[in-house]
Amino acid sequence: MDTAADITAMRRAITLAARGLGSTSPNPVVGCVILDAAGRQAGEGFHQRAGGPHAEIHALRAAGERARGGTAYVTLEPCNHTGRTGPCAQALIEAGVARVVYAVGDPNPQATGGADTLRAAGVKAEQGLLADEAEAGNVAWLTSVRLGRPYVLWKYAATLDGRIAAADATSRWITSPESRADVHRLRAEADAVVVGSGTARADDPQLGVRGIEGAVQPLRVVVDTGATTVRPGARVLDDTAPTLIAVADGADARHLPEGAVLRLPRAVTGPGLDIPALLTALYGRGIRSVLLEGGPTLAGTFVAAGTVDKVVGYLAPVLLGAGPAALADAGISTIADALRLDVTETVRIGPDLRITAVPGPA
Ligand code: AOF
Ligand code: ZN
Repeated sequence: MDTAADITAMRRAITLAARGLGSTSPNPVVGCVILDAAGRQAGEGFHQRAGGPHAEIHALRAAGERARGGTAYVTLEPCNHTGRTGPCAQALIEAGVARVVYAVGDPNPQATGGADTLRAAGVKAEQGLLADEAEAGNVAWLTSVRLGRPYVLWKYAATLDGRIAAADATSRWITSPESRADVHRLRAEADAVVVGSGTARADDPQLGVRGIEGAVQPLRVVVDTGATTVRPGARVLDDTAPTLIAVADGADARHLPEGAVLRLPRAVTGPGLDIPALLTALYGRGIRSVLLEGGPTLAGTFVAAGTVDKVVGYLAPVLLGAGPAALADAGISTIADALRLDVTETVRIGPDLRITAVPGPA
């Protein structure tokens, strides 16, 4: 039976885990709270960066001897493997913890099995407390490990009538400074920011995180299928963060820095690159979450490939009546095939509205 103290401790662990968002990749965000045998807080910690100690180790160090006979609350099943660090299940056993409550099982085949190891050593191990909240807090990592590709968040900014530019292509600035600052928070939480060649050509974007202290700069990815858009001197090639230019096999990319070129097959049907192949290649480079920032053509190919996990739309109270839509052809030609979403959040951001939605159950 979970008590009020159990719930409070797990909720604290989930809050702690969120502090790692944006800096733990390719590892998960994890938080841990340890209560002593009398139920008093003895230690807490969270995973800060890949290669560093896991959340449980930080919490065990803080608790010291007070962990003996106590309970550890962890947002993810303690690991069972020796990877960059030692197995947390073993560390919890050696510290004499009597009970381990974890929210979500570990889908990583290399690390799973911690609960069985704990039980074999006589430690009570219970799964599922606040599982939905813990899952939501770690959704990018959990989804990506389950699917073997990065979690994809598509973000767009548009007028209330869904346009991202006027008929003459002018677009600065449709949404407010507050919304634009909010986008930097999304970038800071993503491992990679992806744009298409149209956006690269129109905006010459730098794609870095600005205005957020301590933020890890995401990998910048431009999908430039024919290698005809990104030229030496483009802002996306500056030295503030790594960059990949994804081009088709066989494209002439000699003008680009060799290390920045990612060669991929073309899409099996339609124009552009094979999006699943792009995502698999990024996953192989440790990317667990992608912020897809446009433009409409690239977003359409991601939607067509079924690889958009979350949509965040910033809608400005502005009407244009003409101009390109936020999303171009996604291979949907009849209403029965529409991609239907569930709205999970609506928030006012300055004068704008931010709507978050996820694909509904198929
Ligand atoms: C973390 N932090 O707090 C927990 C993790 O590469 P390693 O050795 O650090 O192992 C990473 C795996 O360990 C990770 O993919 C996950 O399955 C498990 N648990 N990882 O980075 C933590 N508890
Ligand atoms: Zn661990």
